[in-house]
Amino acid sequence: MTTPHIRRRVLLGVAAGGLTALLAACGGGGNGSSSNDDSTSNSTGKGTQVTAELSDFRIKLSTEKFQPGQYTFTAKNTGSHDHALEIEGPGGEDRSKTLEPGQSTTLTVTLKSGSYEVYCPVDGHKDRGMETDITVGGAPAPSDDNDTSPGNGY
Ligand SMILES: [Cu+2]
Repeated sequence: MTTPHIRRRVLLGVAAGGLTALLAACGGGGNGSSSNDDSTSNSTGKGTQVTAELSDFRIKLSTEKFQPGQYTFTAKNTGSHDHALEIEGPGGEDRSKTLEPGQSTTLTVTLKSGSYEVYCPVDGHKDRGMETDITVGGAPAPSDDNDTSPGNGY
């Protein structure tokens, strides 16, 4: 005799649980903003941080992917000669001070879409290999398409 009542209570409980789940899902969207903390911490400096290692005679950047915006390059002279970092392109030209071996400095630049030349302006170093080209914005590398191919569900 009491069984039908119990069943109704169970059904009500499930319905209430479903509402709670929906509300939780909405709240979860708000909590998702916590993942933005990563970008917030990035912007605590002046734009995106990039490391440029200046050695004899190469320039090694910590990233090769650039989007338009502000960047702070940390140039480190890991070689045994004086080096400096110069960035030249659509946004203009910026040059760090000349670094003695072991020294480092920062260079804040605002990059615009286009091709930039990153090189060492110290005599002859550019010709000896201290030069690299970067592309700001533009088309993603073909390998990125491979990364998204599993998402064929879209
Ligand atoms: Cu140099």
